[in-house]
Amino acid sequence: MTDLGNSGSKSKLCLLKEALDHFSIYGDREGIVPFGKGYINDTFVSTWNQGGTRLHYTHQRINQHVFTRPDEVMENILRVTSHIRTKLEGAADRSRRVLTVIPAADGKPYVRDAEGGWWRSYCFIEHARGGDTASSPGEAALLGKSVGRFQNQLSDIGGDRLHETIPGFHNMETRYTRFHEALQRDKHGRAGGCRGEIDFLLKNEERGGLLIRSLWERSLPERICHNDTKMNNILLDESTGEALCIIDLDTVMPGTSLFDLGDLIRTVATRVREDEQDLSGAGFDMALFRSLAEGYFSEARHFLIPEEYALVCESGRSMAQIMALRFLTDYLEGDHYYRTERPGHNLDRCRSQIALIRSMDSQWAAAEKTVKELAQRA
Ligand code: ADP
Ligand code: GN1
Ligand code: MG
Repeated sequence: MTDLGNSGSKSKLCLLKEALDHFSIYGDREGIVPFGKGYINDTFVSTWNQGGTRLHYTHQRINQHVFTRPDEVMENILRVTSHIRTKLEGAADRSRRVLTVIPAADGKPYVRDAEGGWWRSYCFIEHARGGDTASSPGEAALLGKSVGRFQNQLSDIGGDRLHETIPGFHNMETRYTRFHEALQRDKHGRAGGCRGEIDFLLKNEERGGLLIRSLWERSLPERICHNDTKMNNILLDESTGEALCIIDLDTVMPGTSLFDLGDLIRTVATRVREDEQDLSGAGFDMALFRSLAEGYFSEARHFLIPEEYALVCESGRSMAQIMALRFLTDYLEGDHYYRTERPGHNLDRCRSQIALIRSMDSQWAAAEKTVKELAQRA
């Protein structure tokens, strides 16, 4: 188990230790370490000795600035995970293919701590790894397939509409409104150092709203999707490389299938990490894109309609754009939303997304041709 040392986690660790007394976990606790590279929640992994077998659990303090209704987040997650678990009836290794929420002693899917925080626990998915960039077209295909399967599994969930855990999460128009406000205030005097990025985003404002407008106008159907399918939210089997389990289910809610495909495109069909500072090797990778789309279509063809196929390339561009916009807004506002590890981290993230969009634009016709060809076969 690697200790990735999230800074400032000491008092959270104390709160977690207290919360752990209220979860139904058996055995002797041997240790707890901060874990993972998520930008939003505080994640820890604990090790337990259960009758001589060593096991791990994941614990997360839900970020309440981002998720103001953690009860609704957990209600969604329980519905989604139990639905997927039913779909996996009889599948080998089912407990590594879908998250398992550990209930608290009082039956609730969370424990409140002394400071009002919300803790949840999951079975740790053993012998799996996340990644920031795809290592091969084969891996890209498996990642695409896993997201297509996830959307397919949730297509008949039934019951009430899932809660919108972050209202307007992928609403480009409100994201731009906030960007304009941040720019006008320029509270930290940072706008002067990122004129090129600001101009790029202003120039692309109208086009960026295409996906969300199509959803509002209903030319794109509303579907249950994950809404945060960046590559490191998909765990791969350490030995076979199979995309095993889609995690980080906080934002599973209604949207368009293209939010997920677009997020995959921007994080998988790319040559560098999202926060790479040296952008000399950055760019859109056509071979990875082709395999990713092929893998995704192999599962999603059961429900995709022509209007969705038609916007595949636009989805990658649009999701890269909304991330560039959000990273730059956070930079201008003083880095309070995303976890950052160095000064200028959010600006670096914004720059890599813009480099990716420029590279996509330079290969646009070939990417569209690829989608047409794959769509005909799907
Ligand atoms: P965030 O919302 O902050 O991104 P995530 O839910 O993505 O939080 O979790 C952060 C990281 O913790 C993941 O990228 C993954 O490496 C690890 N992780 C989370 N849940 C599990 C789990 N059940 N099993 C194994 N690793 C996990
Ligand atoms: C955040 O939670 P995490 O780190 O997996 C963010 C996503 C962004 C992503 C960019 C709730 O994802 O929307 O795409 O960072 N999640 C939330 O890396 O804002
Ligand atoms: Mg995550």
